[in-house]
Amino acid sequence: MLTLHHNPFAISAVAAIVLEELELDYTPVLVDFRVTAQQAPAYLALNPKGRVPTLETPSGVLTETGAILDYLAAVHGPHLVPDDAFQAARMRETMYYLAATLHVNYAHALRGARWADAEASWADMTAKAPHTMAASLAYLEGHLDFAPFAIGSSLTLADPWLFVLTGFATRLHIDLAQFPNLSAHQVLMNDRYAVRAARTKGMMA
Ligand SMILES: N[C@@H](CCC(=O)N[C@@H](CS)C(=O)NCC(=O)O)C(=O)O
Repeated sequence: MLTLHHNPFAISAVAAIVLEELELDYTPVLVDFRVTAQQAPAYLALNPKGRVPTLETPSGVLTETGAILDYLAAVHGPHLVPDDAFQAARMRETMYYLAATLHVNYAHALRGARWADAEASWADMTAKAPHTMAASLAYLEGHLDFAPFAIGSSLTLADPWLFVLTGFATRLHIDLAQFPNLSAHQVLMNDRYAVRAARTKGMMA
């Protein structure tokens, strides 16, 4: 049995899309940020980081989108990781960049209090975030395959992640029209059954 603790506006949508791609049964549990449910003692006992996603698996609890995706692929969907070692490493190169750079750029727009105490610093970070995020998107636009997926001709674990974070960029009023490859990737992913299912189930705003 799999239980995904999630919020529809959060990066947990990536894990939900992968669960849908693999047609797995899972129980969604909403972590309501409006009431700071991510800091409730029962949730912190599960995930001391106070973030989503958290996946409960038969083997134990996992946090971090990349670890959750790797686990789901290893147990249920090896086809979501390229067979070729170099291409698999390129997929993970992309995933690490999404987690450690693009998502962190985005978080500076909304969560400046993580990094600074003065409100003026938060405003500065909020103002800068669209620029750092657009620069990261420009890198991805020029370096991924888009053939038509991020890494080659088949969907890999990198695609739902790229899709969700590119969607976050529009919340910062970044015009995706300047990134034709990323725009086409958005269309491609939006059309997938798994993405529609995740939206229908309230896993993705
Ligand atoms: N590196 C983590 C990031 C998780 C993360 O930052 N999640 C955000 C939502 S996008 C969160 O739970 N924020 C709640 C908070 O900061 O209180 C991952 O990729 O899973």
